[in-house]
Amino acid sequence: MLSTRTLSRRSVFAAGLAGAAGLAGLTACGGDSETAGAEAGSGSITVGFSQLGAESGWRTANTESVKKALTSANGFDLTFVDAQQKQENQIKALRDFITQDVDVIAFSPVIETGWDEVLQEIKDAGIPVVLVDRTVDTTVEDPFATWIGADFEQEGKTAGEWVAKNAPDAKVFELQGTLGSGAQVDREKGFDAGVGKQVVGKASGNFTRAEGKTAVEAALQTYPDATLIFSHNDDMALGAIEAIEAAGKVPGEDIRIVSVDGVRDGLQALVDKKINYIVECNPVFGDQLAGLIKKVAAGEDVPKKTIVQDQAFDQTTTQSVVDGRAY
Ligand code: GZL
Repeated sequence: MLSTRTLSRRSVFAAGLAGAAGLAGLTACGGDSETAGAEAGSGSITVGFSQLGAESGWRTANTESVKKALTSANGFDLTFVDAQQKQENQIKALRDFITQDVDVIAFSPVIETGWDEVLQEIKDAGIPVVLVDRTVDTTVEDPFATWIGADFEQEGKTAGEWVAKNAPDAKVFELQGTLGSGAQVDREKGFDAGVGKQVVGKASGNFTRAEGKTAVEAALQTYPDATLIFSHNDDMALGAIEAIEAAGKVPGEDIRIVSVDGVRDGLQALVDKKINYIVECNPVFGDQLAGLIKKVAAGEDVPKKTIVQDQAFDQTTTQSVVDGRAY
């Protein structure tokens, strides 16, 4: 049941659309936009979702999980926009969602800052925000109804604990995610709090395989004594493996690798002994997100944060575990 405010906004929205080019498609510029769902005004919850991009296996799995949950059959009318890792595309999409007067706005912010103006505009429009995955650092008071995601600082801490126990003498190169993203900031914070004294250098691979490879090619020249790479995600770790092998060294042995995510390709490299340890960051939380959005749309109380549970994988992980992974 939609809250009174939502229904009144939706009826105005539906009337506006009836005179426009029909109800089927709502396109938001500044990225790839997809709309799926029942006709507006049919009691479904209209959701504008700005996904930050498709930079990694994690993001692909997260997008699949979100789209699988926010279906018309499940009571949603979803407009999904991929921002191709550009903040300006996300801000454009968020403003389009305001114009469309959706019931709920959900987004995964590519970096933590730069959202004050648009978050205030959304608040002034009376549209609730559900923050997904990444976090924001904003001056706007009470900017979102709820956030669902992983404990990035704990992930970095868990990675550091493995290094402290298994590689206390390692010289560590830290391969960082998108600079200024919540995942990068907090994984670095957690890791460095434990073993920061072992870190000899840092550079960003922007969470992509190609940029991770480029960053490690340079790092092997700049920090020739590095013996371990802490990679903020599996895609960059896979790029690091390519760079290490191209340099005639053995990944997992000459240069050990600790990574985060636990996507299938990363776990396969773990089973192949090219990665030594992976801290999971579970992207499959679409159903939990759908439940939170329904409660927010109905004006029900929701927890301010929902932490998605993670595990960790060492080299005792078997091929059957990899084969059985959903992503
Ligand atoms: C973590 C997520 C990160 C993943 C990367 O929740 O934001 O972004 O660890 C992805 O693979 O690019």
